[in-house]
Amino acid sequence: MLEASASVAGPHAAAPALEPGLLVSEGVRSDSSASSVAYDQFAMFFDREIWRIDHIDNGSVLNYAAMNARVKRIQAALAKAKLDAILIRVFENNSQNVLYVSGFAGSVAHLLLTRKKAFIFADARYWTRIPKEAPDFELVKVPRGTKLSEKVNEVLAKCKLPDSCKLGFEAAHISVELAANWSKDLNATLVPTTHFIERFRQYKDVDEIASLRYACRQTSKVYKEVVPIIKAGMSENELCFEIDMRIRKHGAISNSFTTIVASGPNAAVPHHATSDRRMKAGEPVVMDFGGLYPGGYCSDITRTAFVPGKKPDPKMVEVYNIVLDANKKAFKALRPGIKYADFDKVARDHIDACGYGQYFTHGLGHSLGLVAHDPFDYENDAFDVGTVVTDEPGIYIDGVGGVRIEDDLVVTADGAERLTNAPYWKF
Ligand SMILES: [Mn+2]
Repeated sequence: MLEASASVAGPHAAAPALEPGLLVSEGVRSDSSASSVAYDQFAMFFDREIWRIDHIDNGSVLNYAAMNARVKRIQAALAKAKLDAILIRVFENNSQNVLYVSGFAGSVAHLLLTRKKAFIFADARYWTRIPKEAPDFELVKVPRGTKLSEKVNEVLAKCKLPDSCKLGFEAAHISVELAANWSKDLNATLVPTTHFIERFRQYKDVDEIASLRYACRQTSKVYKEVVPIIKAGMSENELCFEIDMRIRKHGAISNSFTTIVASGPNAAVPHHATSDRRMKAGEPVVMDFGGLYPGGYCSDITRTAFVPGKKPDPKMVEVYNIVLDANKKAFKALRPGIKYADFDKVARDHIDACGYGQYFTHGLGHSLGLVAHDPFDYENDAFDVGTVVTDEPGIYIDGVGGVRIEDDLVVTADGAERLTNAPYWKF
């Protein structure tokens, strides 16, 4: 049977505590590209590890001590929500919660957390990987021809959980059909949960921030490399290929979303579909791209460049400077305790005051992490230390052109650090 949603404690109660000093000591509020000590150490470690990761295809740069601490916090949250366990299904694109909790980066499995124990159910495709990628979880083999529900029932019985036990599931990720089957087949009372794991992901720990900083620095190199090759006559698709190739070259497993290259009047379309249009001298070119890196973390950066060979339209220069100031003002305002709406307002007020308010047609940014649009309860939760958010104001003038400038920021104890370090345009 189905019960009403489990209520869960506010995210601040569960927010992972960050070790002071590690993130916030250097690079804060700096416009320079100087990297922090923590970043350099991580980069050295990471560059060495990429070789190994490429060959065994797992997420072993993850910090298992930190992940086990996550499991403990989630188990404590289960007790608070009066749940005996939670069953999480990994299926293709919905793998981030399991990666976050266990380190397993495969695309099909089920994870069962009771208040004390942690299990992963998988078919034979993953029996070799799971002990390596999720070493602290007990692997429950589900051989071909065996039903998952039989195996889950066996484990529930082994854990001495009665048929009346409350088993949470992720309402956002399970179909109505599957929930009905589970409530029929499982010896438990199924309880839908909302963002049970996601709310932990809102506040990143030191290891996650190191991963994100690395992702952002690598992706920033892509922009620095493509600027000198932009020229009149090149198509958006050709430039897009140059960007995508370099995202891989600098260590990403894949793009974190489809790259946008928008030139001339196309730059007025915030999410333009990259085309065969050839760029003309003096035009703005908006480039919005990101990578997904080993370990699972993403970057998301936008820069607007100008095609060489002709002076840009003075109107576009004015727009560029307004957007850049809006980006910088929002960065300066970001701090623990600020809500998304107030962060957004800082950039919006600036663009409004400059007379372009009607042309800033989207939100200022979004949470970033294991996916390019990471879950965050923007309305109810304030940003706090470890929140990673994009800062991407834009001005789009239909038929003329547009400018967007996007950086990835992390909230620190006394403000924010900019993770992306690609240069801005100098006229
Ligand atoms: Mn973005």
